[in-house]
Amino acid sequence: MQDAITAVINSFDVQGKYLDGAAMDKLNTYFQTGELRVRAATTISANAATIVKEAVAKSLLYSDITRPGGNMYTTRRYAACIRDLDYYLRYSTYAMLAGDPSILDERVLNGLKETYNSLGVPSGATVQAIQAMKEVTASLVGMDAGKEMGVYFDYICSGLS
Ligand SMILES: CCC1=C(C)/C(=C/C2=NC(=C\c3[nH]c(/C=C4\NC(=O)[C@H](C)[C@H]4CC)c(C)c3CCC(=O)O)/C(CCC(=O)O)=C2C)NC1=O
Repeated sequence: MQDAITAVINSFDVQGKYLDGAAMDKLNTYFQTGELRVRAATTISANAATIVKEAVAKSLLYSDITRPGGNMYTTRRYAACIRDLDYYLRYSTYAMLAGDPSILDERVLNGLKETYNSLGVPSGATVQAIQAMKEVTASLVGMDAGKEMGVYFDYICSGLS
């Protein structure tokens, strides 16, 4: 996994160069948003179960997906879906703290689409639920941190599409 700092430094190290002005600006922005990121992660971890629950209520509940024949039908599959959403929330929070999406490629998206396809888990509905989670999270952590979290929720959604 990379973070905003190692990503910049690695790209200059391969060229054997010192960081340039644009790279310094990038790092500066990251350092300046450090407190915002930590505060958002604290709020998210204290409210994770509520965020997931509200996102499900907004997007999936009482749809065909939760009825017989739907992929969330039966408590086992319902629980698997809630667990998946909690994975997406937790790993997006890690990525937001790191300021880099590489952890999502390595730990979440690697082989996920194939797994979903083979189990008949609908990616479209999953994307809807992640988008709902993005809205619920933003309303909880505020616009700036919400936007930053949105980057990583969207990253997972494009990986699933
Ligand atoms: C940390 C990285 C990680 C991820 C991301 C992950 C996902 C993941 N979700 C799975 C299943 C599943 N995922 C869902 C999810 C849903 N069904 C729906 O209709 C909804 C739209 C959606 C929730 C939003 C369901 C229902 C299953 C069980 C499917 C089945 O066994 O029939 C499975 C198959 C194995 C299992 O059931 O545990 C994996 C590997 N596992 C991991 O280790």
